Amino acid sequence: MTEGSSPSSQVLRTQLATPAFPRLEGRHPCFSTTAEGHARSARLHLPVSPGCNIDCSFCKRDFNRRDQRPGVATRLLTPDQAVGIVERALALCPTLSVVGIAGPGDPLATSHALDTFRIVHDRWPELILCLSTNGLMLPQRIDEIAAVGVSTLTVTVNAVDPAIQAQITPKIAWQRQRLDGVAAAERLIENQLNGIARAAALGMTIKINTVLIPTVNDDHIEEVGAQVAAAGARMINIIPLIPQHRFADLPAPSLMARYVARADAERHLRVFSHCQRCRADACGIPGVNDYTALLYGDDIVAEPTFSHG
Ligand code: CLF
Ligand code: SF4
Repeated sequence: MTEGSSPSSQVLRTQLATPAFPRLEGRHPCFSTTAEGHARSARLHLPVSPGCNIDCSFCKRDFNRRDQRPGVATRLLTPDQAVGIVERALALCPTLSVVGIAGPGDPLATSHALDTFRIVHDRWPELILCLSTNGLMLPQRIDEIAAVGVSTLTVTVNAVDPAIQAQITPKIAWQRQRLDGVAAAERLIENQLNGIARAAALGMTIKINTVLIPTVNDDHIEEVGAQVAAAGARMINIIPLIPQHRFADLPAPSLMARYVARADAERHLRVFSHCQRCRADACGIPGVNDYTALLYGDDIVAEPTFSHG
């Protein structure tokens, strides 16, 4: 039997041709699972969230015009400035259907993101609001998140074993105290899984971002998939590490390692495979067009460096 006609490749072809979320197919580039659906609508990221409450070993947050990766933006916007950017983006990009907030820090570490969503939702109720978070504050803020109109949620879950998670995020800020090591990891994982379950109960569509980190969590992806799926997540996005910050000496995952990780995760939930590792101020269809420079009047030169999604 040739590879192209094996049972597993037929299953894969059927999955790729079947929208995972019919209501979002063609309306949300990161929740569309067919190639046509992914390329039909654009998203705008509003870089309104300045700070973070955890300390990931692969994260190098920055403000510059050069790096094409999460955690980076050309500028930080106030909620009121962000409204002006939505106006401009809608004029520039007629297929814009999603407004997301994904950084440069964590959108739930400060109030800026939810304040911004509230204003945007009042003015443009037809836009899909999309939030990407590390999940530490998810249980505490989930009712507020639902109230401001967020319907699609991404939670970055890199491990569900505290010993592994402690290597990835060795410290967090929790209730005005610093937690370290396994204690920090246990708190983060518990809040992530609890927050996912509560978001699912409220009817949100939930995607997981997992950074694939060779020698750290590459043998652990199936367990992550199993636990986030049990909590209520519907899709996972495996993001290859860009080695930087405290993980600068690790290798980037090979193509085979990425394939294996995606196959491991796919035993439990759908895998998103169009991720472009966007900046926190991106605008356009990921991987198809980019209006960011036009939107801000900048001349952004992108470099393919990346930390998380
Ligand atoms: Fe942005 Fe993320 Fe919403 Fe998409 S991006 S907040 S879910 S609207 Fe998409 Fe960009 Fe990958 Fe993120 S391609 S980095 S998965
Ligand atoms: Fe915070 Fe995200 Fe950076 Fe981790 S990767 S430290 S959650 S901004």
